[in-house]
Amino acid sequence: METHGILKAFPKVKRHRAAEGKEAPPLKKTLTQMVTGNVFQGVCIHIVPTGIGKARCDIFHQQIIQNGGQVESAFSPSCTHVVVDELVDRERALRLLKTETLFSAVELVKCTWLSACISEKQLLSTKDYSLLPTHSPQHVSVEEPKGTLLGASSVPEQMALQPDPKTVQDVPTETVAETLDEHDDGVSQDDLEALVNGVKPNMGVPDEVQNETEKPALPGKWVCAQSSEAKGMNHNKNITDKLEQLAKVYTHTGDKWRALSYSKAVNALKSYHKPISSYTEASQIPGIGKSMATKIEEIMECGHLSKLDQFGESASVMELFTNIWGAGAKTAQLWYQQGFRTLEDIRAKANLSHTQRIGLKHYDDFLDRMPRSEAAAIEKTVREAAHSVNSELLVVACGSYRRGKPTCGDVDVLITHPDGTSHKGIFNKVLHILHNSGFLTDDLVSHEENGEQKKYMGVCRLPGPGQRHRRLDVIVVPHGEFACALLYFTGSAHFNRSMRALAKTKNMSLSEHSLNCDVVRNRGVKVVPGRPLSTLTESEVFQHLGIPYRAPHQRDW
Ligand code: DCP
Ligand code: MG
Ligand code: MN
Repeated sequence: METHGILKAFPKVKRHRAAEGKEAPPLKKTLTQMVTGNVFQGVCIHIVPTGIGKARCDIFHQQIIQNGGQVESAFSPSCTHVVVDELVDRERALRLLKTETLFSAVELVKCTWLSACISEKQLLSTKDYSLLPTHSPQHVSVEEPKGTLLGASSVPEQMALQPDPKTVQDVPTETVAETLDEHDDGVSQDDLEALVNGVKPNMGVPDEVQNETEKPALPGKWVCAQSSEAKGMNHNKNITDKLEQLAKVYTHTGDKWRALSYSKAVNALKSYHKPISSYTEASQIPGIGKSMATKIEEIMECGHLSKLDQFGESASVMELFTNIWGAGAKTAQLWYQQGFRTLEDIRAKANLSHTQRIGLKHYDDFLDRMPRSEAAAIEKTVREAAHSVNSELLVVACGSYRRGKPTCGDVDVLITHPDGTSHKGIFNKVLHILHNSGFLTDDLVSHEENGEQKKYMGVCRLPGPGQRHRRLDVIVVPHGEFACALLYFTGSAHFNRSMRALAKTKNMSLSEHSLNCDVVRNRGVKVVPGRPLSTLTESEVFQHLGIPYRAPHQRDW
């Protein structure tokens, strides 16, 4: 993986800087004389001087250090608090910080909080001093005109910073439906992450569709109703590459909504029929706002996106850490705040969960996609183990393999039994065989129950020299759920989201278990689960939804 190569070079930079630090004595020596209290122990504060004035800043600085805290002269992910003048509002603070985003654990507070902590000699709650809405996860908007902030404006209300109904209307219908789907069809934050890699259909979304928020879209507008083969050529790769990098940075820093907004712009550009040649042309594409068009113009003109520089080392470190299986943005940020910068740091000093330990052990292998042929050999190994337990078992590799991709990130094996009952009890037996033969080397999640479905997530390795460790998911499902499970595990995630969103517009609900009709929702929340429709095959699911059947390779959105 290309970015991985860049990251590998990173530890060298760190060592270099550390060496420099040794030669030059700390600048603020006079301020760091004596620690007499512990009010700010474990706290790392960046003070935005604007409005506070140098003299007061120095006093604050001194007090923080004397009370066991740390002061960061520049805003970075190691900060736990950012302190601003009382008259500075949130938007201005972010402009002053030259950032669009605060890391999720950073508190943005008025300097009166600092004064109060100092005078009361205790670390007070920031509640009454905070500049962040209490329900906001981490997203703060600043630069982008609202119209381009698709992600932020279309997130479920309780998650969004400032839900703005006006901007929801700017989002193509399906996007709204798909994102709001999070409420009741089990779409999690992980799914949102998956959506980041999603692709919109290769068509300009007409204005009248854009403004629809109530009426269901025509079947023709749904990703799940299109063949992914219709995806055209990307005429703007130079631009989408840069914007994708930024989307990735936002994903790794935990700013899902902004990541989503960039990904949507990327998707809009990917489906554009020709190379973009001007700012005006860019801003006329649905899904591209003024601020995004400015960024596109910058890439067109200098081949570079300066916003990317702003994240500096923190973004690459966050990416390095979140690429550890089992470590999300929160964990990565915590590690960053603890001063860790390399995988070596993590290995030696971080507090790791069982899965993270395995993720770290197989770091390089897990980032490497395997060729199809290897996925086929892994599927075969699982099938043979299953057949030694019961020769009638159906064993199918789903996921990217079934969609016909040339490489696979992992292997997703679905097992069922046509008689509807004999699948019971086979889960442990099959895994036992695979463990005993040495094929399974580590378990990540050794047994997850999902209704009547059982899931295993682990690590395997084919026998023979030079084989790498690969991620393997095994799912055992009752035959009554086979079609919906097969459809779900075949994906893609974006295709699935689209199908669930379409189902919703028809008062139906689609999951990996069933397709239900007569579902009742109140403000998007399911209140009546409805009744399952008969779905013996994947094709019947498409029929019930009124869209043409798509073969697995056509679902690769
Ligand atoms: N899935 C989903 N939503 C998610 C994650 C997964 O609907 N958030 C479904 C669709 C996926 C399938 O599960 O295709 C398997 O998940 P994988 O993460 O293994 O994804 P793929 O197999 O599609 O791609 P990869 O080659 O990266 O494994
Ligand atoms: Mg997969
Ligand atoms: Mn998988």
